[in-house]
Amino acid sequence: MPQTTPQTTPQIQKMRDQLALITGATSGIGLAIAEGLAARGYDLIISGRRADRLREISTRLMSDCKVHVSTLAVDVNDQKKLEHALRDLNLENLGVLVNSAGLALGTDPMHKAKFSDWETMLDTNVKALLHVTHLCLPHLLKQKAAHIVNIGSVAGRWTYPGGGVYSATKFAVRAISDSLRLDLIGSPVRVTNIEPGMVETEFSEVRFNGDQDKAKQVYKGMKPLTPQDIADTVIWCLDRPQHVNIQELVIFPTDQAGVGPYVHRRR
Ligand code: NDP
Ligand code: 8X3
Repeated sequence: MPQTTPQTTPQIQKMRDQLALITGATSGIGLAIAEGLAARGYDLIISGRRADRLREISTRLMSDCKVHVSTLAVDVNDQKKLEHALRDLNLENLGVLVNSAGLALGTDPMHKAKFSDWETMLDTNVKALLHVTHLCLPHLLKQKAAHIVNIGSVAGRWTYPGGGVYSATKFAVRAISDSLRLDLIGSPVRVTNIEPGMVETEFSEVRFNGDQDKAKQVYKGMKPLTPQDIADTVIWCLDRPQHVNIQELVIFPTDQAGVGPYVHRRR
């Protein structure tokens, strides 16, 4: 078979000069997006709390993809530290922001859930997403073309028992995405809200406080989405020409028809 060189559209070529900041890049969906963007030539800022993982990922991507990768080891809920850390980075070419940092905690009904878990979800999934976005917007607005991609969820469209406050945070992500799009009309910044169903990552392990057996049960007998599935979709959205904005996308595994019990299991 003759080797073929992949065709590169002018849009893709242009975006390659840009820098992408990805929160939640130490694991799961954010990590797959970081890998996908590095493979396409984007320089990156990758963020998360686990500094050791960030170091390993940046070393690997710089070596494999010949791009520059800076690390931002910070808890996105630490407002002062986040502001200082971002101020120390060169954001002059920041053209892509992917807000993937987020979590669910527990599946207890609302009358039994821990209030502190609600606070953590609201702080991380909503307030921190807003804070990162607010800090990045002045830089994004200076570009010829820029893009904010929020990782929402199907839980941002439909609630399910035990998913109450997690759902509320993702409904907020949807509202924030819609509002940004309205306020930024006429600017170079596109806004996309990606709303996945079940993706096998560390998400369920975090949700069940490190209980790996319980986390595995979530995906038992069904085929969940992979982080790569979501990364491919995000990259497809970024690669659309600048006059095309994919506003939102709901992506379920074929084995999941809705939130809650609507999952087909083979055993
Ligand atoms: P993972 O647990 O694998 O990844 C979560 C990422 O968020 C990690 O990189 C983690 O980094 C980061 N993060 C969490 N809290 C903080 C914090 N306080 N400060 C900084 N970084 C933080 O889960 P996913 O990849 O699945 O989740 C990514 C996003 O996708 C989330 O917003 C989630 O709600 C959403 N989502 C997930 C679905 C799924 O089924 N998996 C489906 C739909 C949406 P670190 O621990 O190093 O700080
Ligand atoms: C997570 C997707 O279906 O587990 O955002 O709530 S689901």
